[in-house]
Amino acid sequence: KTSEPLIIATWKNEKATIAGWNKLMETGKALDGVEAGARIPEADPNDTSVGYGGYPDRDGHVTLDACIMDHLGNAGSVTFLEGIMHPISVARAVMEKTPHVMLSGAGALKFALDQGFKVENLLTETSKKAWEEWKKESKYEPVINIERHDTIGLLGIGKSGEIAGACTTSGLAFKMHGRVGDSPIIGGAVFCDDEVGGACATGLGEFVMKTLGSFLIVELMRQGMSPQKACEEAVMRIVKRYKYKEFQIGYLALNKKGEYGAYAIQKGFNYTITKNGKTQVIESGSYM
Ligand code: SD4
Repeated sequence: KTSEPLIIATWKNEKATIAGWNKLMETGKALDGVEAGARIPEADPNDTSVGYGGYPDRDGHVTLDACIMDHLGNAGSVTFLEGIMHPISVARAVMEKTPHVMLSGAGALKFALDQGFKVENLLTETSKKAWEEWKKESKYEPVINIERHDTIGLLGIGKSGEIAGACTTSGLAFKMHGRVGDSPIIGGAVFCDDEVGGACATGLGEFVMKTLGSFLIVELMRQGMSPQKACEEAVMRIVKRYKYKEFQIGYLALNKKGEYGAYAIQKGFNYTITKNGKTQVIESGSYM
């Protein structure tokens, strides 16, 4: 039996899962739900790691990464995109209106403009001030402040039981100009396979990319692991090989039955689920 519809997202993101749920109830589609959910933090000036209000790179540019994947295995993404409030919707347009999967930088911007998206200034006064503060010392190591990390990854189950996923971010605060993280990488920050389930990631993207975490989790679930066990194994792969004490990674996964699980390296990761109209924030377990 396939699961009831639901929307699940990384971090404490109730507004996003509720918006996603409402959209899902309206159209029935998981893809619409995860896109609608992702658009909430994108437009929120107080969310400093997604879209509008996102902290800029070390040169003062807000650069955005996003991806989306549907139950048929279609995928779209944008990387290093500037000046567009809703990169998730541009990623969806890449998926639906081009023969490609990923558009980057100036090319992604040109495509967005052709599609009718408008250029906006995404650097708020607050994030500009934070950048100016950071510039005084200009420490380039990407130290993760896990409490401030709320890049959103979402997974959804639609009314026909189909699974879709999405992720959107402004990436690491004060990253090198041109740095692209895991968030637009299909199989990195998001992967879904409608026979099995879906997974998404948050945290220091470099380590999600080096281990292709979301793809790994879906493949582990295919071999019979629960979403919880698969997230734990994906974290272990990182812990075994890298200096994990210095950064955070959180994984979230979902299978066709609607079972879900999450796991992180450090304490402090949580996730939000909306199902049957009810919303709950759940603390994730962690390795440390
Ligand atoms: C990145 N994974 O760009 C993103 C950052 C993130 O919460 O998840 N922040 O590496």
